[in-house]
Amino acid sequence: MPLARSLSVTSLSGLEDWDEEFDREDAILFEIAWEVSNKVGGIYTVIQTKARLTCEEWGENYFLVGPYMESNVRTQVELIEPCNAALRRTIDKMNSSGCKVYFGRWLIEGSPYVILLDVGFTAWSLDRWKSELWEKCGIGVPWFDREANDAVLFGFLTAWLLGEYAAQCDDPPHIVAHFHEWLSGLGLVLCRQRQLPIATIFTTHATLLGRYLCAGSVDFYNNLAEFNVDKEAGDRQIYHRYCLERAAARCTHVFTTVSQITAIEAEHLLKRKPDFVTPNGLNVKKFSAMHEFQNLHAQSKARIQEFVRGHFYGHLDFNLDKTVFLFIAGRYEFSNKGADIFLEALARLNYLLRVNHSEVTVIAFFIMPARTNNFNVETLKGQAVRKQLWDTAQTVKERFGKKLYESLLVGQLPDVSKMLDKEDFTIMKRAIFATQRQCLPPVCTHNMLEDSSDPILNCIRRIGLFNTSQDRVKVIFHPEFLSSTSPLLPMDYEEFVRGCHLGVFPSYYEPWGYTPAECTVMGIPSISTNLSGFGCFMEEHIADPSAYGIYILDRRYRGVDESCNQLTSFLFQFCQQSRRQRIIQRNRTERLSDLLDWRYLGRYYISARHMALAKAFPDTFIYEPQEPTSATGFRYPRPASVPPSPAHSLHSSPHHSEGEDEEEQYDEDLEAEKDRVNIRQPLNVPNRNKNNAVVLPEKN
Ligand code: G6P
Ligand code: 1S3
Repeated sequence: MPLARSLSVTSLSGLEDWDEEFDREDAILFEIAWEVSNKVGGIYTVIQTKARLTCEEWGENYFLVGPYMESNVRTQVELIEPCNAALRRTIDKMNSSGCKVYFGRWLIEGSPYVILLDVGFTAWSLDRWKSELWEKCGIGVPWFDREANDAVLFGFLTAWLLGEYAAQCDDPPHIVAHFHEWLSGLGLVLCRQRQLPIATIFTTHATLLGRYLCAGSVDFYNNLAEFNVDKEAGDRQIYHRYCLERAAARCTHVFTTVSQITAIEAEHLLKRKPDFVTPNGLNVKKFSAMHEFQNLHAQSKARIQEFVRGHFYGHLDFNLDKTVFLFIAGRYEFSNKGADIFLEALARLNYLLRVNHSEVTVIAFFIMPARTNNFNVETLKGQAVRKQLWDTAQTVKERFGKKLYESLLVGQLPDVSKMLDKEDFTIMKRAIFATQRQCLPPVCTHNMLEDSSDPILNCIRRIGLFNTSQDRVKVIFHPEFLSSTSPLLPMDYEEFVRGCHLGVFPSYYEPWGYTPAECTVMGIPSISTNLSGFGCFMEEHIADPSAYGIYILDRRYRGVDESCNQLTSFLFQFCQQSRRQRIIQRNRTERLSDLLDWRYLGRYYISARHMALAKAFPDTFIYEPQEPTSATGFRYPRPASVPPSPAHSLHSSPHHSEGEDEEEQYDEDLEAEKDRVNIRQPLNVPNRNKNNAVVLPEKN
């Protein structure tokens, strides 16, 4: 009988392997999400980055199930014939009964199989299925909620697919179906209501009510236990969605969520404590040369600087070499994602830099998609002017070079004062005149459809950060996701992040938060909060996070104004770092990437599947939870190069005297690299000394 042990929810200790008799041939994994090959938000990233590892584990027995969207399929999916006979029969049967089901390979790492369900094609069944949902589950879905209607269609189609597949198999395998988020949850509810022989897992990546409550002016975390959940959902007109979500969480064999903080939220709002926390990982790429990511930073930063040269034409009165690039990016939820306190902190930082006569300039980018009417003229003009100046410089350079060449040909050293003639000066003056500008560099790159009510723009108007010459902090709001084909800032998101100095994500509501995790694996420091899953995870597993460039803002035990002051002080401290200090800090940040790798974090998913199989098929599988001990939980030690004395430890960012050679820093860091904690090794519960400090294993 296959036997597995579990992890405790927060432990990063090792997971026992299944006994050898566990036969994967005999088990099938379906993973179902609305964001399979359909990018909406973070769940897409979870599934897409995890695919390679899950494919390695499950091979031909792994299937992703998502909605069919023609534009996505055209660019991301290769449609093929079903890969086995039972699946072919299942799909044929459904297609001959009025559905459109597609089979293919998703063209991402791991090339997983995808089954795509065309919900629009079966819309004719909506009323019938809604009646069934009401009769069997007592959940009524109003006609006007398009997203919920899609959830109903997707749910019924998924349950049909899974039930049909189980019926079509001659020798039924052990099926695990893993559903993500409320939009796919109805499929799970129907599997359970129809008593299909399927082990189910439901992962919530955020609760509906949590998101809605936080976006209002509610003291969410101090009142979690007090909310009258039905009333709150009803007041916000999401009662039916809430019922779908809660039903899935309650019916499933195994319930998981992405962080401890969301686990507590789910316990109060969905009334079930998650069985596991399954933290989100990333597909970490390792470079063969250790400092390759530093070179990439320099290359990408140069491209951002080019954009800035154009954007600030006529007002380039600051030193780009002493300019720090900050950014915030993500779903446009003004207060949930902390854009409100970021702006406020920028205003305070602007004041501090001015009164301290700092030479540093800060440019803060806001990359949050909003409704727009394309780029604005002034922004496009900036890049055109920059290009024109570049062309002018090239023309003059060529003319200069030609004269130089001719002079050398006749054996004379050139008379430098005559190398530029009147025409050259005319060309250059004309180009300089073109850089005159009657307005300030725009704070927004696009024409906003809701300009007068946009929260970021209104906040900028209130705090007066208008990109004037006196401002040490400049703001650029780019209300569209980045793309390498943009005429304005032709960079994809990854390149952009690499080129920045610090990601700032002071979220109030953030179940996990991929943005700071992505920064970390690229070696870019970030600010997150102790209300975000990522922030709490890092706080739990790193002894001194800020030494590694992981700044965690306290939004839990402090008021907004106090948090804002703390954020301002993080930013001000960061601006005072020298280039060399930033280089060392980036090296340290990048060292944490192993902690966020799916190769490591994927074990929680494995554990959840084992538990689900054992609950659904108790005669075949046994699941033995590992006894939690007081010492569970692994912690990265503080970096070897941080002085241990308390006086120094207050400043956990790296401190070295100015003027040292950069190369030395690399040496220092190579030394520290030897202490890199290899978390890929099976980790047992770490030993602790009598002061409860982790005792690292002996180095080989
Ligand atoms: C990387 C490059 C260095 C460059 C530095 C700039 O480390 O390898 O050549 O000087 O980035 O760092 P900064 O923090 O000033 O962008
Ligand atoms: C959610 O997406 P969001 O940005 O709406 O799921 C993500 C993936 O689990 C998570 O990282 C994020 O915090 C949630 O909020």
